[in-house]
Amino acid sequence: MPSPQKFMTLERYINEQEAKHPGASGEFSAILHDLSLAAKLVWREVSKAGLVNILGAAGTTNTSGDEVKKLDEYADETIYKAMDHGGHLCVMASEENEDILQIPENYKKGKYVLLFDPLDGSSNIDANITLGSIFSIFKRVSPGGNGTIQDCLQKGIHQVAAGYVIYGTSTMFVYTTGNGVHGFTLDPTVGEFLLSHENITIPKKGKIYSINEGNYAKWDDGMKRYIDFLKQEDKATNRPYSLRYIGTMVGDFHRTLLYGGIFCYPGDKKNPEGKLRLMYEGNPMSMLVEHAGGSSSTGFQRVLEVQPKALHQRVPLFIGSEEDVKLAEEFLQGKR
Ligand code: AHM
Ligand code: MG
Repeated sequence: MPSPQKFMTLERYINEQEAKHPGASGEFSAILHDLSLAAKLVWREVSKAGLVNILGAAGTTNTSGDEVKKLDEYADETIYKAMDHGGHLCVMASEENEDILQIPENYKKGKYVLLFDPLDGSSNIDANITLGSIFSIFKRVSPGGNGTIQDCLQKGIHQVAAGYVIYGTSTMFVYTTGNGVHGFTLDPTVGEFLLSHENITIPKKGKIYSINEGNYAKWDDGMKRYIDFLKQEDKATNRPYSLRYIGTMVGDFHRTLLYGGIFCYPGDKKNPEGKLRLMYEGNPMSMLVEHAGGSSSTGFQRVLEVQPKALHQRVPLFIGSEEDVKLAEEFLQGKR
């Protein structure tokens, strides 16, 4: 008989991790369980995105007479609704909403705070290209009752968990609670996330860079010289770095985490802070990369130490293999 395969579901993994911490209340595990349900609900709709012509386009009514929502609005509402009644959160914030999102009056308020990007890469929806959802969890700092903006505006170093869901050729749930980075692949036939990538570690140096190089003319000198440098032959491989750019950060980040290299979204003359959001993209991905052995920088500072001042503030991002991020910093800081 072939040796039996050990199937580890996300649920069981979370419970086993919790059992290792005798003082744990279980609240935190419950949040992760709720997030995995939200991920499956969003995946269900994302996987039907190509059927809009058959089922009805966004803004129209479908065959059951329901109004069809835009996928990013659907993801936003679904994640909020999956998370609002667990009793473990005191407030949420989403990239899609200007203000913080309160937990409805009638539900219990808990001690955690959830920030999320419900559907990352939304410009890729119509082209059947990888999408993602990103989440970041903090402990509240306010004493009780409804959460506040201060609960949300904490530095990334205070995150207690972070992760993403990638809706790609397979759908995966990747997260860290500060104890390794673990990836689970959805088996759609049974509707379970199964452990497929335990303790992900990023190579110390990679061979791929990922950036929207169309912005080249707007970059400052150090940034231009860094990218020019990557295009020269690398002594370690006898070839220049390869360029890969999906335009969905979750996809570009996931590849960088597994294969190594660097993902960059720099600031430029017009937008000195770049495009990506500190609270929904920069912080969670930075926690993940650091726990996988990589690093993340604004070019001048560790992203996790940036003091947030506004919910939707942007941050320049250089994230990936430790040696690649260090090299980028040297160019940006004029040391090369
Ligand atoms: P979105 O959250 O509206 O989808 O925007 C964020 C996306 C990232 O996923 C991606 O890295 C970046 O925007 C791509 O931007 P650009 O088209 O400027 O390269
Ligand atoms: Mg995004």
